[in-house]
This record gives sequence, structure tokens and C-alpha cells, in this order.
Amino acid sequence: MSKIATKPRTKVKLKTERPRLHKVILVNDDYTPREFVVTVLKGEFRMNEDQAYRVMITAHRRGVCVVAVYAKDIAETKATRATDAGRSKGYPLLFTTEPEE
Ligand code: TYC
Repeated sequence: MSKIATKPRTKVKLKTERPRLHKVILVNDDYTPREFVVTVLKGEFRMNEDQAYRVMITAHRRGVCVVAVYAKDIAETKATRATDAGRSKGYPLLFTTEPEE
């Protein structure tokens, strides 16, 4: 009787990759008052006055600023809530998200 090879020749991949984190990005505009941007940053992203002011002024000067990084769904929820806070006051304040490299 001939010997039949039964040993599987494929290896199971055991590595699990961590889900990529997503950046929340604050975008500058010419209309939203600085103090309102600071208030939204403090309320939605648990920042103190100093941290929120630095993020706001960086976006104001450079056009954008990374606010924080989170898992995808949390980043998207926070960006939407923060953008809606501006919209509810008639401001064009915008927070976007993008995956980290
Ligand atoms: N540029 C706005 C102003 O001068 C302030 C501002 C800063 C708005 C950052 C949006 O993401 C922003 N009133």
C-alpha cells in the first residue's frame, strides 16, 4: 500500500493586525469665531483651555491641525458631532477624519 501524504502544507496565519487608528482633523475657515472653536474642542475632545487654544490657533495659521487619534468609528462620531455643533450655530466649522499611515 502506498503512503498518502495527509499533512497540511499550508500554514495558518496567527498574526492579528490591529485596526488602524484614524486622525480627527480640524480645518480652518474665515467665519467661525476662535472662542467657539475652543469651546467645541474642549467639549468634544476633553481638552483644557490651553490645549484647545493651541489646536485652534495651529489650524488658524496652517489651515489644518490634527486634534486626536481614535479607532475609526469613534473618530468619525466625534468629527460629525463637532461639525454639527458648528452647523447648529450657522458656522462652517469642519472636522474630517483620515487613517493614520
Ligand atoms: N479662522 C477663524 C477666525 O479667524 C478661527 C478658526 C480657527 C476657525 C480654526 C476654524 O478650524 C478653525 N475667526
